[in-house]
Amino acid sequence: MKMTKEQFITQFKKRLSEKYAMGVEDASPTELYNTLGSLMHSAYSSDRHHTWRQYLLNKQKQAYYFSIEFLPGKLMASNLLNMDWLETVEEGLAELGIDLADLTEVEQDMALGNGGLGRLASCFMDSIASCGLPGNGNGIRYEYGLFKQKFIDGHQVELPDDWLSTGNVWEVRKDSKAVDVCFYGQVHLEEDANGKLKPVYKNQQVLRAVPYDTGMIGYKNNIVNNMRLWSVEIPNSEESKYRSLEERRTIEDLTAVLYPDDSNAKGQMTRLAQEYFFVSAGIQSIVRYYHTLKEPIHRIHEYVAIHINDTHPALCIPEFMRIMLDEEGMSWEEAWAVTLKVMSYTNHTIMAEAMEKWPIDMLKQLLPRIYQIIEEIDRRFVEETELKVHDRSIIDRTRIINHNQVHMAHLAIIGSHSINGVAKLHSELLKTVVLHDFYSLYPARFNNKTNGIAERRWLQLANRPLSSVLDKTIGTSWRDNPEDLQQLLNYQDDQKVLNALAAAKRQNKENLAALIKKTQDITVSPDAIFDVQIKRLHAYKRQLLNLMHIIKCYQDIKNNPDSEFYPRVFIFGAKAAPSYAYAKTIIKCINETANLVNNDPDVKDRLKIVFLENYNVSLAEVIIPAADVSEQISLASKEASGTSNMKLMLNGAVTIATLDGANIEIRDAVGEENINIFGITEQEVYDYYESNTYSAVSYFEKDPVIRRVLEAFIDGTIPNIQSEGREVFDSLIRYNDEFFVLRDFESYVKAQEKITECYKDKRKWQKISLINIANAGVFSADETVKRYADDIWQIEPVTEYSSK
Ligand code: 26Y
Repeated sequence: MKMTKEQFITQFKKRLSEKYAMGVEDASPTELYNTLGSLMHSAYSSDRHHTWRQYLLNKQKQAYYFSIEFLPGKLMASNLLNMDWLETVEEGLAELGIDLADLTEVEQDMALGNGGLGRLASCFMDSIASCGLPGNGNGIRYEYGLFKQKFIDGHQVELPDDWLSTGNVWEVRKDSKAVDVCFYGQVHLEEDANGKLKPVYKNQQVLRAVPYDTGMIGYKNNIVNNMRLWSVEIPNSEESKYRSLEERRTIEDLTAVLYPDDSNAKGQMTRLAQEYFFVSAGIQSIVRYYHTLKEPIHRIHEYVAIHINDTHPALCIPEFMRIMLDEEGMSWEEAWAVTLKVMSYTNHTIMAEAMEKWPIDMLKQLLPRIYQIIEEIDRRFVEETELKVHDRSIIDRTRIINHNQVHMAHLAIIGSHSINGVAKLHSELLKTVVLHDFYSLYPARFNNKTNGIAERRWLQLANRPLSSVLDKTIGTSWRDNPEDLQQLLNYQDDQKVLNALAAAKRQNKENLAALIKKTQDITVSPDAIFDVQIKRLHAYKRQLLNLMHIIKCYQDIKNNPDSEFYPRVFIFGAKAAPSYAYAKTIIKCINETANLVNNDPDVKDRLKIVFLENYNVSLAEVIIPAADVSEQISLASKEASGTSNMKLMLNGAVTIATLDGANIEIRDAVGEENINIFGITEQEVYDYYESNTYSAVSYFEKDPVIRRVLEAFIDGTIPNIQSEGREVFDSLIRYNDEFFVLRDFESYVKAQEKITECYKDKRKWQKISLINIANAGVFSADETVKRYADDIWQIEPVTEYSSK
């Protein structure tokens, strides 16, 4: 796909003239963006076709990553990088007087996900292709992505994200690959001529699933995999049934919006229908492809691996069974044997309220045949387990159907050969606590796959200043192999290198400061410590702990205006689920505190609070390179892994963290001295649960600092939070502080004080920052997906690959 700058310029002008009948001088950034996108698309399409042919000819086993969320962000720059076009295009455009950055700005973020889970899926897509692995994504093409967040009077307001309104240059609609997905109706089983039971359906609703394919381009390897997203339509044959606009609208609603709720699984028919829709469409298209290989159906597990990303696609299991039984004519035993071998499942949470359960009635009504199959899986599970265990109560706790509900995690576990957590601690907790019963039944299925990040996006693209220092210091091999960042350790006492790294950080901070000025009209100084907490707003992530520390700093300054205080800018980025009232309360409190502190002349700009609106992938790409301090302060045991912790470390931020999720592995990588650990351990949390001895009010009573900070929430110190301040106060004092914020406050403050002291010693700080960058290579998603490929999916990179 390589080309020269001159070739690019010629082709670009030609394409612009073909598409818009105009020259460069007259074209708008949008027209230029579309022209470049279309040129890129044509260029990688032949590689995409070739990749597909190669997989087909080699009959390579392929993995399919089923995820209800994908969060790619913008694709232009990363596609250019992976195509090895970035420099050529940048230089070519510059010659035409165009800044590539102005074009990439035009693209709307593809935000078909809420947070960590969706972003992980997209990092994996990049890595799977970059490692030359045959793996594809399968999901939903939501017409509206995650809501856009605005603050009005400090409150979060949600606006629709109409991301397709400006077109999407990367996707291709594949009408020929559409399939039907059926809902509702009645079903009964009848014997066919061979004495086999076959389902007979009445009154089903038939919908059309149309795939839109997006190329997932590997890093400089000519591999282009596929992310297939499904969109709903009314099939021609059914047109007459939906006469009114309203009837049509209810159908179209199926793939209209991404559910913005990652805090609790609410029973919602549309959500359940979404889950079945993309699962059924995806599995049908996999089986259809499999038949083109002309291999016997009972060997399908040798060619296909299906991954269930959290429980949302757990219906993969009964749907795959349905097709094997009803359409492929397998016996139950044969079908179950292949299903188990094909399926694998990742758990991303131990928060009980995010564990999906569906009322039986709802499932029965929407998916009658699927419900029958789930019932039979459950029945056989109970029968089989009774023979294995003495204690019958374990069956009650593990069966799929219980208390009128279908437990999706139980279904996913019982029907998969592999179950993994996403960080060492998380996977241990799954075995010992959360899924302990299942672990005792199927110990061999459990394993850990610590999350990873696509270093290409989060360093090469997002942080050009740092990348160029790295190139000059250790050469460019880290770009292909992030573990080579280790070589930076040889320079930890080299003041020239430390200065260069500091200069890069400075440049990124100036860049972020300019953005803050432009978007929020707040002036921040790049000399201050940039302290960053970016993630979904959740009580367990404890943005409140951060806020309490800020209030303490503010009160210290107020009480002693002339004392020394090292300047800090506290930066937040976070969306709250629209129905998550407490999370929204915290947003309001942070915004009002920001208003107070930022405008108080006594503060003299030593303290600034910036809550950036509409946190998303693109904003993360600007914030992360500019961060000095990375806040990873969830209550120990609650954050499955975290991935912003890895991105911030890679960009030289120093972490302040609890021993939770992947923070523990970050500590192991950098050493105790190069991270700031505070707070109680997961063991202490469980001890509190067991002994029931936690008393939040006692911290309020005995710690005058805590008392003073909490009073600020209710005594008018922070204006305009009468009800919100009270709510926060009550959550801590009246309802005994579910996430041990008060318990960890003192040790958090100490850790923050240590950070300030350390930052003042420039050289020491720079060295710690360097050590963090150097050790971030272990979190490369390339390595993570290779472990999935070897241990779980048993897929291999393309062996013979010739470029066309
Ligand atoms: C069932 C429904 C309410 C629901 C919807 C979305 C439940 C959960 C979610 C999303 C969960 C999620 O994003 N989990 C995060 O996954 C990351 C990738 O593994 C982890 O790094 C992070 O710790 C975890 O919170």
